[in-house]
Amino acid sequence: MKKEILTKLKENPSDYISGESLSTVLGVSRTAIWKNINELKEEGYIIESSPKKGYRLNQNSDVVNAFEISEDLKTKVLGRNIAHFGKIDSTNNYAKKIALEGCEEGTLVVADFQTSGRGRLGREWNSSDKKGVWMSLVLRPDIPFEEVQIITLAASIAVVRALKEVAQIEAGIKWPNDIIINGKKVCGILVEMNMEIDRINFLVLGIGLNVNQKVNDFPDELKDKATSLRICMEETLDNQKLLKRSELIRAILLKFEEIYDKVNSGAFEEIISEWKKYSVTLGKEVSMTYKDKQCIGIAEGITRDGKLIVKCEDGTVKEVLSGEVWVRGLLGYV
Ligand code: BT5
Repeated sequence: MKKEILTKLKENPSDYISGESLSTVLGVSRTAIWKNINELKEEGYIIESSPKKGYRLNQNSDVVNAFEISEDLKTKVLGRNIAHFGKIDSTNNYAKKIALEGCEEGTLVVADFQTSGRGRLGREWNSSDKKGVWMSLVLRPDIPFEEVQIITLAASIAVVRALKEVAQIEAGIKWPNDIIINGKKVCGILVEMNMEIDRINFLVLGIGLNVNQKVNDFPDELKDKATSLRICMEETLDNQKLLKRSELIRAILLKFEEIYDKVNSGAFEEIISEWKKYSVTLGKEVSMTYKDKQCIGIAEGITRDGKLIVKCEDGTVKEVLSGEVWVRGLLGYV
């Protein structure tokens, strides 16, 4: 019933619909309409009600649920199956659990709030309530496990493309998994792999994108390092457009599906060449820890399977798979 009421409200974005006409069209009592409207409000929909005119859906509602994401979703596989939570420990944890139980490829797990959002190497990911997109996808790609890094690159490209399309924001990619705007991190990607001897059983691709935070919503230690789409739009005075998390999720799913098809068909060169266009790492001086040693060099390129090629000050060339690489002038490296 809630879906039917929502659909009716969405069909008439600027007009009020009376409780009476809703009850006639949907064949239920006015009390039932009123109860369902209250439930929708509890889910986060802003519904204006006027005793004389009826109900109207406020277009500023920013609600994430399976209904909102699926509306007008253009993907073939990704996000066709959705598990949404108001609150969960980590969407990656839940995605791993259902992947082990055999859920479909492309299943999307999304939450408004994560109590234990995770970054890499056990680091915390700040995931405050309804402020960002906290999502995980279950993938079963057709690639050898050594090439798994390409998924992080592909997902980064998808996020950059989605931000451009939905928010007209040009973001950059800091190797290996950060999306950066104005030198600050707006999005992080966490890929976790489950293997069987020599092949990938499944991957969980976790994406955390800051959307609605104001500077003071971040804890002190992140205030200088993190940003959100809202902060960026305020900085460019483009604060007219309200960003909706469901729209961003749909755009990320669609952009990622286009690139994921290329991953599965082995078109890695195409992916790498697009990634290079957005990279804020290549050509820059980087500082990194390699085999427990600190080393400074220039990030010269990236290998087919996503390793960073760094020419160090001592003349040696190193291929770095993961670990910390700091780009001068970015996120605290001076
Ligand atoms: C990442 O790790 O950047 C991967 C983040 C992945 C989060 C998603 S949300 C959905 C899914 N479910 C999960 O539990 N995780 C995934 P890493 O490169 O290790 O960066 C972590 C570091 O980023 C932290 O140590 C902080 O310095 C910083 N950080 C934490 N929260 C942040 C935020 N909201 N925005 C920007 N930076 C943040």
